[in-house]
Amino acid sequence: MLLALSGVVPAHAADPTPGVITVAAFLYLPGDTEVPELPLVVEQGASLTFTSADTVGGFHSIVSEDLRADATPLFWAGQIGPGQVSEVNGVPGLEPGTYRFYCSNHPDMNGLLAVAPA
Ligand SMILES: [Cu+2]
Repeated sequence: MLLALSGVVPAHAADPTPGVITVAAFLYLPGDTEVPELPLVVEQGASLTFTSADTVGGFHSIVSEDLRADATPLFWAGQIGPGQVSEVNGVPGLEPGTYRFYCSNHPDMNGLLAVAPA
């Protein structure tokens, strides 16, 4: 039924552009705190996809430093290895602001996600 409708339902003009973050050589690109000239910015409500192009670092994840009241991360993704892709869960529900995150396998991998007002 959804397939039958897909041709006649236009995309909503206000849908925010999905973001993409890639990990390579132990760096989040964009968004790694070691590469501040490449910031990771998504519009409020946008989804974020995590991909891995890392051929040296094994598996990586994204875990927000901030937790919900139930002690689960505000957003998270992974573990993914080279060539794999995962949605970053929780990003579309974030309020505007900046959020730090890290890799649970490599705690020295740190990133910053900026959510811009829609
Ligand atoms: Cu990692």
